[in-house]
Amino acid sequence: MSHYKSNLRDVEFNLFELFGRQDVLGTGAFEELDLDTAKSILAETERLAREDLAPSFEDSDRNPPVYDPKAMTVTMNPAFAKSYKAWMDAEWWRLQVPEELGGQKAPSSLIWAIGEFVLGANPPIWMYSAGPAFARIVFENGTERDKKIAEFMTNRQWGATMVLTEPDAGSDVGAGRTKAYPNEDGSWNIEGVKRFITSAEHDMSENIMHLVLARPQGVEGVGGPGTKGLSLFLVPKIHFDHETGELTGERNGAYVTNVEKKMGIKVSTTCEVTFGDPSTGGGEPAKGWLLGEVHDGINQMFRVIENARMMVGAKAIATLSSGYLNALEYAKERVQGADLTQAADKTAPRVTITHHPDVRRSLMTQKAFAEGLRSLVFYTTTWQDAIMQKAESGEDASLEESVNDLLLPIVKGYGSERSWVLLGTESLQTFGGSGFLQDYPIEQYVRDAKIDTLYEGTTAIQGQDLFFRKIVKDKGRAIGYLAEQVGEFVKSEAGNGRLKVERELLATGLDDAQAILGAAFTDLMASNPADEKGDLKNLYKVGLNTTRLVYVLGDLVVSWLLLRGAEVALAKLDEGATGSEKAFYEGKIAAASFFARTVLPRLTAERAMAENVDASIMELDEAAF
Ligand code: ST9
Ligand code: FAD
Repeated sequence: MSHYKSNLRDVEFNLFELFGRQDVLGTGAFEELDLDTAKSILAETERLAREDLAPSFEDSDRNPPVYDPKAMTVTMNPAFAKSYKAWMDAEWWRLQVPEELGGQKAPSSLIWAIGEFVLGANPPIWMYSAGPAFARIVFENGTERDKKIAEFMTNRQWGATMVLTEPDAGSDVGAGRTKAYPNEDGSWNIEGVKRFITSAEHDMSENIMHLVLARPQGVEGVGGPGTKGLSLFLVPKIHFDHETGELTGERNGAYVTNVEKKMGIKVSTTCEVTFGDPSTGGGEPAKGWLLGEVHDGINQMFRVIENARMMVGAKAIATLSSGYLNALEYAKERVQGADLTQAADKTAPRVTITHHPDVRRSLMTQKAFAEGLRSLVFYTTTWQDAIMQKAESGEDASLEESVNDLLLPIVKGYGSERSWVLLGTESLQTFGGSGFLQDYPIEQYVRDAKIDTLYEGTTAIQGQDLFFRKIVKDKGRAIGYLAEQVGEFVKSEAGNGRLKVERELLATGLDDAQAILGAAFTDLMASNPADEKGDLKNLYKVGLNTTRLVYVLGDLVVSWLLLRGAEVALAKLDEGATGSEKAFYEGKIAAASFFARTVLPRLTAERAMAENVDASIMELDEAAF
């Protein structure tokens, strides 16, 4: 039986009842893809995920890829390779690929719905299969030469990697020391050691294209310090004929010199890659080509990073959803203890644990977060759909871009943190001691989902991105828009009075969130050294609040989206929904109400802490820690 428990019903609720994606399908950029086709794609990918992708999930954890240090190659787990092949053969990955490369335009909302199924069933499949999606970046940013490379990457289904991190350059990508030296034929030789590179070696595709950030040397005006001095190079594992794409068989000097042993997500290879170092590599230079023949590496790489941050948030959230549904199934069967109201009677009948208030609290917490976070992902995709539609019609999409940018660190940072914590404290806990065993999937979920708070920028980095770039640099445009939307909902008659208490709680939450933002802005202003009274050290106060802001805005937006869902559900009940549909809608309302009542009040305490933030820990001697 598959470990993966999907929630197609709630995915469809989000797409078609809450966010009206039927209005986008079959129109503009998505003219070729109508509602019926989208629904059949959803049904088929959900089936594929459960039946073909999920079955290798456990086995590939217990029998991870084997690295041969002599040959510097990796042998993959055969069951996983079979699942990977099933996914590639189904060709749904083409929906992320431009038409010129044999793809089809599809709304982002549909792509991330499919993404939820694959990422819930077996996340590394999505990562290993990203070669054609990487090709899109190469195609969109490339010269004619690069566009051809993008074609080979897609048609021949090459793997691909994003290569930023080095031993001394993790969060601080700009500290990277890998260098690029120009050759007379227009290519470059890359030299340096990168680490923690996902999918850099495996045996499931004939070639792997590395997208490498390196600092050009000896060229005037480029290669300066920091991220802006980095350029992006296409560095293949094996050389190929640039006219036909046929492999020449000649190995490029990009060698995987180690594969890490990890806490989780073991089937995803995490590699040290040595570029062109004869002492550890194979001796050949690592030859690469400058993407687009422009030195704009960090900007180009961020096109990949934005997609990957969305992926990481969606992965964590999909895992929480499956974790919750596994916990729910267990709780419905596990008999333990008597009903609390009969606890004094030692002969009282034993009940399933779903009868215990604390288990219900835990299950409803899991449900509310899993479904609320799903809505956060789909809400974000509605902005991505709008960006694509406006690009098609040539309209200005700057507001849509800003709101999407604002939401990304929340999807990634808040989504991964809440999901990982809840998987451990609630989903696993529901199983009691059994949750600790490998007989159930949750212990693997906890191990596999921890990475989501770390890679693609840790939560601290998401917090800084959120405040300094997505709010301050954006001059508050997107956050102002979002606050206005939440404010309108608060004032509305949503639920015809039946969501009155929840809307009041949301109003207080909005006030609290705005006050926290206000405190951060005040501290920021007070740190301006150009101002007479300014003290740069006030910036520390801002830094002590940025991660808090990720959580607070996450809680606020998720609560708002859950309540919007509850409004839809109330209307469906009014229309006379029956049977399982009635239960579904009642569940939506209960989850939204529970979230508003149990999560939003905490924002008032967060506000108190933010407004009184004490930067004295920055003065404390390290020895005192
Ligand atoms: C990693 C991989 O961890 C993990 C999983 C891999 C799985 C791979 C496979 C699946 C992925 C699928 C992808 C398919 C792709 C296809 C997609 C198809 C559509 N937004 O603030 P500044 C830029 S990988 C946009 O001064 P610092 C911008 O150009 C490792 N752009 O930064 C900016 O210039 P300007 C991940 C942004 O102080 C420039 O950077 N590692 C954004 O120099 C400089 O900005 C990390 O994530 C943004 N949000 O550097 C590192 N931010 O301002 C985390 C910056 O003029 N560290 N730019 O526009 C950071 O993010 C740091 O904040 C830093 C700081 C490095 C940016
Ligand atoms: P550090 O940057 O050293 O951070 C250590 C701690 O300090 C963290 O808690 C961090 O939040 C905090 N910190 C650091 N700087 C600041 C700051 N300025 N302000 C506040 N707090 C800060 N990289 C790639 O390039 N490609 C990949 O495919 C890839 N895949 C990965 C797969 C795995 C399994 C792992 C573990 C990592 C992968 N990475 C990859 C690297 C990953 O993106 C980095 O690990 C991550 O960005 C953090 O860098 P670091 O590990 O060096 O931690």
